[in-house]
Amino acid sequence: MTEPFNASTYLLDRHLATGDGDRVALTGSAGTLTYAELHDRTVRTAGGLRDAGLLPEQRLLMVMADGPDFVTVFLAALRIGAVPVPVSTMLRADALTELLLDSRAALVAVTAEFEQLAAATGTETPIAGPARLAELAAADPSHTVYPTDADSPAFWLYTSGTTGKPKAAMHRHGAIRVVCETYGAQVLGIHREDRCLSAAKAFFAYGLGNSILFPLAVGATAVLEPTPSKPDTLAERAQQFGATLFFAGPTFFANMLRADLAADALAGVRLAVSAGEPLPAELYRRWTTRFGIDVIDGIGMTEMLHIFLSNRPGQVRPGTTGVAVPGYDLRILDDDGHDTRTGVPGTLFVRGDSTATGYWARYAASRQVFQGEWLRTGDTYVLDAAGYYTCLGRTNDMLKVSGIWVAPAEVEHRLLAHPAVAQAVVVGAHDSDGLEKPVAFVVPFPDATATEEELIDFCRDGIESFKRPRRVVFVDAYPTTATGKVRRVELRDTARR
Ligand code: 3SK
Repeated sequence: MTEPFNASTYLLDRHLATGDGDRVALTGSAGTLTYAELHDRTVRTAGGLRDAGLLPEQRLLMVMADGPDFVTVFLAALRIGAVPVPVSTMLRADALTELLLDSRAALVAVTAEFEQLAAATGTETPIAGPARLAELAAADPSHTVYPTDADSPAFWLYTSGTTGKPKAAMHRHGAIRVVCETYGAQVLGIHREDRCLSAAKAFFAYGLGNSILFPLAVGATAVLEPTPSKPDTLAERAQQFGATLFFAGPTFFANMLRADLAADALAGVRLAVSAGEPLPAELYRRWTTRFGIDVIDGIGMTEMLHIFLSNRPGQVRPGTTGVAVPGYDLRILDDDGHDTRTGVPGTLFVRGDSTATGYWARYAASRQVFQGEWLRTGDTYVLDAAGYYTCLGRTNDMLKVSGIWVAPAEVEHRLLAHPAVAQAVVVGAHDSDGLEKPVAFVVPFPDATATEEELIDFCRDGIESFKRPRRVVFVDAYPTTATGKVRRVELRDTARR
C-alpha cells in the first residue's frame, strides 16, 4: 500500500505539531499570518471549497496576486485533492479563456485586481472573487484530508517556453517534497530564520518554490508583494520585512543596477538567486560589486518544478550555471543521441523525481519532452573540465554563421563587457545575401554615448570576428514573456523586417 502524503499537510501541519504555530508564515504589504492562522484559514477554505462542490482532481484556476489568499487557496485545494492551477496575472482575456477551456476548470479564484478580467472571458465557470473567498475562509473548518499519496495529481502550471501554445505541466504531491529537500535544503540551505522575497511571482514555478514551498517546508517566512515587481518597491520591502533570501532573474538584476538604489539597499539579504535565463558573468560582477551580496545562478524548468542545476553559495563560477543539484542527473547529448565529450556542446537532458508526469492533453509535445526517465530541456549546454555547465542558449536559438555554430550568449557576454551596455540580446537575421548573421539588441546605460560602429568594433576585437553583430539596435527594454523571459522570437522578427 502506498504511504499517504499530502503536500498541504507537509507544508503546514508539521509546524503546528512541533509547537511552531506562533511563528510567522507569511508577511508583506498584504498582511501577516502565523502558521496557526494560515492553517486555520486553509482548513476552513478547504471545507468551503468542498461544500461548494469542488471535487478531487477537478481544476481550480487561480488568477491571483501574491498574498495570503493565494497561499490559502493553493493549499486548501491540495488538501481536498483538487488541482490548483495558478496562471499568469498578465494574461489578456482571450488568453485566459484559452486556459479555462484547456484546463476544463470547475472554478476560478481571483483577487480583486483580476475580477474584471475573469468576467471579460464570458466564462460560465463559477468565479470566486474576494467576497466569496472571504466567505470560504470563514467556513466551518474541515480537518479531513483527501487520501492522496506522493503520486496523486497535485497542481498544474502552464508553460509555453518562449514560443508556442501553452501546455499544462502536471505535478504530483511528491514533487513538492522533492524540490524542498533537494534545492531548498541542500543548495539554498534554507532554515527557519530565513525570510524569502521573490521578484518572480508565485504563479510561475520559480516564484512558487521561492515564495511558498521552500519557506513553508522549513517553518521560515515568505514576504509576499501583490503589486508588480519593481526594483525600488522590492528593495523597500526587503528592508521593511527583513528579507534574507532574494530571488529574481537577470533582467530584474539589470534593472536594479539601473535604478537609483543605495549600495546597502539589500542589507540583511544573505544570498541572492538568479534563474529564468543565464546570468552573464559581467552582470554577476556588476551586481555583486554594487550590492555586496553573492548571487547563485541556476536553471530550472516548469516541467521540473524548480532548479536542478545551480552554482553553490561561495563557489560561484560566474557565467556558468554550476553543477547538478543533489538528486538530479544531467546528460548532454548530440543530435544522434550520444553523450558529448567535455567541451563539446549538445542538448541538456535532466532526470530527477520532481519531473512533471506530462503535459495535460498534449500527446506529441509530451513525447518530445518527457523521454522515459529523462527530460529534454531544449537548452544547449557545454560541460567544462572542472565539471561546470555553461548555457549556450536555447537549442533553437543557436546561429550558424559562415557554416559555424555561434552561441548568442558568447556575443552577448562580449557586448556586456562594454561600459555603455546595460543589457544585450543577440539573435540571428538574414543579411542582404540571405545569410544568417548576428544582430544585437542593446539596452544602453542612461547617458551612455556608444555608437553602433563602436560596439561592433568592440566585438571584432574581443571575439572571433565572424561572431560580431552586423547590426546593433538600441532599445529601452525587451519584449518579455509573462514570466519575464526575453521574447527572442519577437526580436528575431524585428531584426528580419
Ligand atoms: O526558468 C527557470 O530557470 C526556472 C527556475 C525555477 C523554476 C522554474 C523555472 C522555469
